[in-house]
Amino acid sequence: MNMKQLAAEAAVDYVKDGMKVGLGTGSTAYFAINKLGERVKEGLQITAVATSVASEEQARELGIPLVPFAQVDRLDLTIDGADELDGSLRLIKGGGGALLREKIVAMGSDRMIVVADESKAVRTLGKFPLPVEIVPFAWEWTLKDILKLGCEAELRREGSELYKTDNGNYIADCRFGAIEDPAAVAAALQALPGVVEHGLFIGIANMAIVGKSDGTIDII
Ligand code: ABF
Repeated sequence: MNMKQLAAEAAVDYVKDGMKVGLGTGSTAYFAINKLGERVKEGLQITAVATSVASEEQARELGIPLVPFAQVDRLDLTIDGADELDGSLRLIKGGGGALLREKIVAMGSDRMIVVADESKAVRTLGKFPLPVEIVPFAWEWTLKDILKLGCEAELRREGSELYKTDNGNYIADCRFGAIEDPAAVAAALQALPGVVEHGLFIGIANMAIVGKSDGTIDII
């Protein structure tokens, strides 16, 4: 079984009857949603919210009951992927462009389980460019402010167009190099008015399940 699938399916074992579940985004979360769909067909009773249009469509096709946010206060569990994770469960997310919705849903959950293959587990975050969601208004100023924090950054593109998130914003992919103090970078980004949200998830994940090439999983 592929490493992403291994991790994703192990995480689905934590989903129990009656839970309200947050559905992540990306190719690893995809496997978790698929497995949840199988379990729902076998009789598992859950309700879910999704972190992206793509995951919502996948869930709907599989018959996973989706509920509007107005009908849930908190979720029991969110299962989502990551672009990088370190040994303290700090994450970089947003390579798939859904970081804002992913953070809202993860922070509205009692537990977040990260699912990833072993290539995502790193000692120090930062090899993966940090995605930062910014508003289109005066994006040039926001990008300049971000560059002053000591990174190289560019707006994500999709073909010849600027990439737009599900929320209509842009993503700046920021190369800080090794991020020795993720909390300081997070605070500096959050202080900029044009920044909607950044892809550093600190103190949010409770567990990570990492699928390995030898067919086993590591739990962090
Ligand atoms: C989402 O999808 C992310 O926040 C991350 O950007 C990405 C991980 O993708 P994949 O599982 O496809 O590697 O979870």
